Amino acid sequence: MSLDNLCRFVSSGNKDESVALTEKLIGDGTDPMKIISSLTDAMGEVGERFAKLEIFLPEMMQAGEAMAAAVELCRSKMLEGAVVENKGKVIVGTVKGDLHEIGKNILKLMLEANGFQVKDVGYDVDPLIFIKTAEEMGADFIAASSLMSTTMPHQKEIIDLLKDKGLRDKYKVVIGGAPTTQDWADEIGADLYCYDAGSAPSLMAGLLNE
Ligand code: B12
Repeated sequence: MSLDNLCRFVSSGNKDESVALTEKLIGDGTDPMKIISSLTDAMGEVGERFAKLEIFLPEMMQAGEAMAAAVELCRSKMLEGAVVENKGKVIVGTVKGDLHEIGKNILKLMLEANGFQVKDVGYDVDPLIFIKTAEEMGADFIAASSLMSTTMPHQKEIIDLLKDKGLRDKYKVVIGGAPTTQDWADEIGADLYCYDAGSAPSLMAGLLNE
């Protein structure tokens, strides 16, 4: 039994087998980060098969559910004994019109495991809610995830609204999600782009210490 098998179970939407094998892999000492990274690649392939019409929405949904269940187990393991520090306060959410939350949840996990305080505003989140919640929390960062080319403009909307309200310098805006790029981050004036959630904690800590 291996990570390859787990990727196959998740890709085919087999949640029960995915959960059982994730538990076994974690029990055998496999690094939960390695599990998440392999499953992220597997989901990319699921997306490609969806785009090629080899699978349809129900199958993509089942794969998403199997991945979410596996990530939840990794989460419990990774947060075991995690120390609450205050490396920074972060609002995380997925932008308006976008229901993809797995990547955002992994980002939250990485940040919590690395001593950040995180407030998760969920998915399909209006730009104003990101800002209102950041104000309430006294956040350092607003981290916005987008998984679709059609919803990426809402990352820009958060930044534009911050400017309109005279709050742009108060928060570091971090963006990510599969279709986003450094070029997009530069174009919209984001403070940071991260290709993956694993790199976010150190890059964000670096930004605060600048
Ligand atoms: C699973 C999935 C779904 C699930 C989501 C379940 C859930 N609870 O999240 C469901 C079935 C609901 C779904 C629905 C749809 N989906 Co979909 N989905 C996917 C799929 C296969 C995987 C996404 C995923 O979870 N990946 C795994 C995670 C871990 O990766 P990730 O999100 O990229 O996150 C990593 C990094 O990017 C980073 N990260 C992510 N966000 C952030 C944010 C910050 C700040 C930082 C620092 C880092 C960071 O950290 C993560 C770990 O490293 C993708 C394919 C793909 N290539 O992404 C398509 C995909 C995103 N979906 C797509 C589409 C078209 C749809 C639908 C429109 C389909 C339909 N006909 O209804 C709907 C849209 C619903 C909506 N309004 O949002 C397209 C989008 C195309 C586009 N326009 O850009 C994709 C690319 C598939 C494809 N190739 O066509 N989907």
